[in-house]
Amino acid sequence: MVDFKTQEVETDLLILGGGMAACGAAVEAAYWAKQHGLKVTLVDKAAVDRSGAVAMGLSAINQYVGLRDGQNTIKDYVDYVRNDLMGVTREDLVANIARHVDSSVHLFEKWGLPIWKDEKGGYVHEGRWQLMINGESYKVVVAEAAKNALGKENIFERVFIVGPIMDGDKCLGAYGFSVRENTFYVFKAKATLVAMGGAVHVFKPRNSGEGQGRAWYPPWNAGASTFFTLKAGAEMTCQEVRFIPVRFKDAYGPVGAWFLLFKSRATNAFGGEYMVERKPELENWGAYGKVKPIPANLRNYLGMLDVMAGKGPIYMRTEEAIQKIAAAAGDEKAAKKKLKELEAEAWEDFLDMTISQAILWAASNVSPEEKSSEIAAAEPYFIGSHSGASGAWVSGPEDLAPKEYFWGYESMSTVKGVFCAGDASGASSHKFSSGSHAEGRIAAKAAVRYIVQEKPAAPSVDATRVEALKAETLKPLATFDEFKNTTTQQDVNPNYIRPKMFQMRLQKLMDEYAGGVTSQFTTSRPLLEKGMELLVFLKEDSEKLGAADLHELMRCWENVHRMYQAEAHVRTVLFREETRWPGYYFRSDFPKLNEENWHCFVNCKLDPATGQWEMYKRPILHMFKQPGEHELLGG
Ligand code: SFD
Ligand code: AMP
Repeated sequence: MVDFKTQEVETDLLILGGGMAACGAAVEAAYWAKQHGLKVTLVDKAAVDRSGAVAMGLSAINQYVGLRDGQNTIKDYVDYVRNDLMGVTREDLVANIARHVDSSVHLFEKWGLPIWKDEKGGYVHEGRWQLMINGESYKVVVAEAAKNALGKENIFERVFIVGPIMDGDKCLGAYGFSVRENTFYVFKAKATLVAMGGAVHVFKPRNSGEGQGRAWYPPWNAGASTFFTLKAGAEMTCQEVRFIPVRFKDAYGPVGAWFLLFKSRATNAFGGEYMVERKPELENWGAYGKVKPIPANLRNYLGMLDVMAGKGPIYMRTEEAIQKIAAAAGDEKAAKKKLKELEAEAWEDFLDMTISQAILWAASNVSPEEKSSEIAAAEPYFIGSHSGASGAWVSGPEDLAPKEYFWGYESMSTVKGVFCAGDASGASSHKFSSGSHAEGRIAAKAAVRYIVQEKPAAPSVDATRVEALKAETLKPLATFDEFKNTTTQQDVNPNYIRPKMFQMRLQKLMDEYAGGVTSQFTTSRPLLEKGMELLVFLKEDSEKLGAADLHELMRCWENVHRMYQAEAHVRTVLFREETRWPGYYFRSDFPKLNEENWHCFVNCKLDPATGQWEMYKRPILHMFKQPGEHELLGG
């Protein structure tokens, strides 16, 4: 076995991840840390310029409230999010992000991000909350500001974080390894901000073979945030709320611009429009079936009913939408000009954020102005942003949060000194790229305040502990090395399991028992219990993961992270005995919404010492009065 050197880094605030939330955190933390003489360190498994969900760019900023121009109120946004999540949301967290998000967007523009403008110089909206951007370099722009703020000596790129270093209920920092050289890292910090995104590939993806990495959510976000917070002993929320976006099929191009900007219809193979024909189904979902816009999961569900009835494929009627807008432009010449413009916008929508969808159009001779494209529901993902909700249970702000939701520092988890933002924090959906950046700023400011006010001692980790963590982290390399010659085919070996095989086993299990694509997103108690039984065996076998090189070592730990996300999900879906989010998942044994018993959060906690899980309900408390009464209630 090759030698690994150990590098220890001491800091005050440790930011884990280099995505939207982490970049927001870096900018804000640098400002406050300077005033207090504190050190801030950021660690990303990849290169900050192109890491995370925004790596390929984005074509829209999906959260902009427009407070400056009086376009909307904070309450409007909170109402929108609560409705979209079928009543389950932390209003205090959503409102806190909503009141800060516009300033993040204005910063992006100042840093050089082109936001579309209309003739009067106002932002071009895709929908009520969404702004159109030329966003291919969105992440590079946001990363540059973060890197300038922190200084490159405080940024560790290509270092994979494995987990937290705990001393009882105190978090001393994090450990991990370089994915480029043989170095094991120990980061010691007074406060840690978790922003390592959500998780994809926990469920079997629709795409296979070399196409497997083309999922909607980026394959490099693999559940590190959930693993970290669970292993720190933090309370988690909404672990049952997986997110399933409807996307252009196979390459996962976005649909928002088509539905909202181009006002396109989606129809089944026989021309029927599920949003119209299946409208009566909405009556079955209580008050949530009556709100506008119709919640994302219910929109999904109506389409899924068509697919289950054998009416697929479902098509986005791009040709119809484009021709209609062009025709409305005026005479033949004006219509032709408009058509060209729309054609360019349609291609740019993909080229800015999902280049592979543009490649697929080109490869399959699709001209959107002539031909419809298939859309489909994606496999499930775990995220605290977009229309997902899973993540850590964090404190709200003192002036907005009910007392049950406030424990001293905004965005701090139930573990002192561990803060979470973006996809890592739960029950504050619809924060998207801009809201994640804003939440990172909120969390970082609070984390600096925590260090200044609480004055935590500089953590120390003794040498024996460091050696034990190092041995545990590198074990898959040792296991592979010891047994690799006992079979002639290195993929199949009775003494180890390689990460690719392990991942397939996890995905098959989740797909078949926890309601993945092939089981039409449907599950039940017997299926979930069977899934849990198999997860126990999988966990046992995770001790035998084998890695041939550094890259596979990363793959091993990514899959351990995914496995914990899977377990949190299965346990929570099992606990909530109702169907609240059809279109995300359906419990065939409890097929209805049950407001009386389940209008609540389901939270869970893992005891890192015993491995025991605790599941419980938490009440949904409102920050605002009932609709019609507009002022904030506060603490
Ligand atoms: O159209 C480790 N999102 C969109 N938001 C928008 O505002 N507009 C859009 O147009 C968006 N669209 C979209 C979006 C997401 C995706 C995947 C696609 C399209 C294809 C949502 C936002 O992108 C999302 O809300 C934010 O990016 C969330 O921010 P954050 O910081 O929570 O996650 P991140 O940016 O992915 O960053 C995660 C970071 O963690 C690192 N990391 N580092 C160290 N060790 C480990 N073990 C780590 N594991 C992960 C990552 O490298 C990364 O730096 S649309 O579809 O809606
Ligand atoms: P998407 O491209 O699906 O990620 O959508 C981008 C934004 O538009 C998100 O804020 C979605 O919630 C919203 N959106 C997408 N489709 C619809 C729709 N049919 N009705 C209302 N909002 C939508």
